[in-house]
Amino acid sequence: MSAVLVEREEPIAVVLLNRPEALNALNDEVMGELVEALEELDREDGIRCVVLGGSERAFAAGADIGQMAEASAMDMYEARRIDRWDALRRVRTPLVAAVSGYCLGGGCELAIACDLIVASETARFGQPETGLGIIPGAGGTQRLTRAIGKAKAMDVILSGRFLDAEEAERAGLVARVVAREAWLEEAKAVARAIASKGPVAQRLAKESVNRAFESTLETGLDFERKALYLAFASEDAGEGLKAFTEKRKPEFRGR
Ligand code: DAK
Repeated sequence: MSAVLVEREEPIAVVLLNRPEALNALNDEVMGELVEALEELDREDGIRCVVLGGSERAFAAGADIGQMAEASAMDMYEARRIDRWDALRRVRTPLVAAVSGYCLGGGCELAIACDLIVASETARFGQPETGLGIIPGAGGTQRLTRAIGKAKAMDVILSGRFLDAEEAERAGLVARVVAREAWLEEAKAVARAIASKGPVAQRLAKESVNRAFESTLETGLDFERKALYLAFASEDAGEGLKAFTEKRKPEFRGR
């Protein structure tokens, strides 16, 4: 059985972590299949947004603790596990995390690495790594802090406290909280809305927003301006602007 399930519902795709017996703990198999699936979808013209989810009980309860318990520091280093996380950063297609239930440790880092999080009211976010004697290692101390600020990030990381969906939304970690039974459908609706816009513009906008976290304001504004000129040069921009003046729906080709 695959550790990751992929369904294409063009123009979106749904990727579900499929290791329910271990609450979708991210072992090498899950991470390998996940990155492979996302890279493949990223190359497909017909896919314009991807939903990444788990099960109702757990998005993912973290990296696989059993696997980590057996690994030495050199094993971790040699296995180049971090390369897989870097590969996620290179995915250009917008990624919507659909989070229901536990979203912990590496699972929380995976959700944050997506572009936005749609959370069920059952979602629980946490970084309990220090309770295991380690620290978040896939961006948790950096991306979580940028997302929710130092005070809350310190609380979550040092005390191990979980944030429920409402608090995570108030803190700025979650974009929308939805009813427990609708977590996946609502995330798909968000993905379809994203997929209906100009694909070139969406990718440039995603890259541009991410720059806000990685550069000074001046560098970010400069990047945004150049990305806008690039968007202007796309066929999609010609189509989108013309369609508005002709009072019809645009037909974007992602060119
Ligand atoms: N790993 C492996 N198995 C896990 C797991 C995990 N993270 N979380 C749960 N499971 C397994 C349990 O062992 C149990 O398996 P069986 O005993 O049935 O065989 C099954 O899933 C159901 O879990 P529970 O019986 O514990 O269920 P409960 O409802 O009682 O509790 C829980 C749910 C989520 C509160 C509990 O399972 C729990 O505390 N889980 C561990 C949460 C945690 O500490 N997560 C952080 C892991 S450290 C790196 C990148 C990232 C990371 C590391 C390196 N590099 C790039 C190098 C990230 C590190 C982490 O995420």
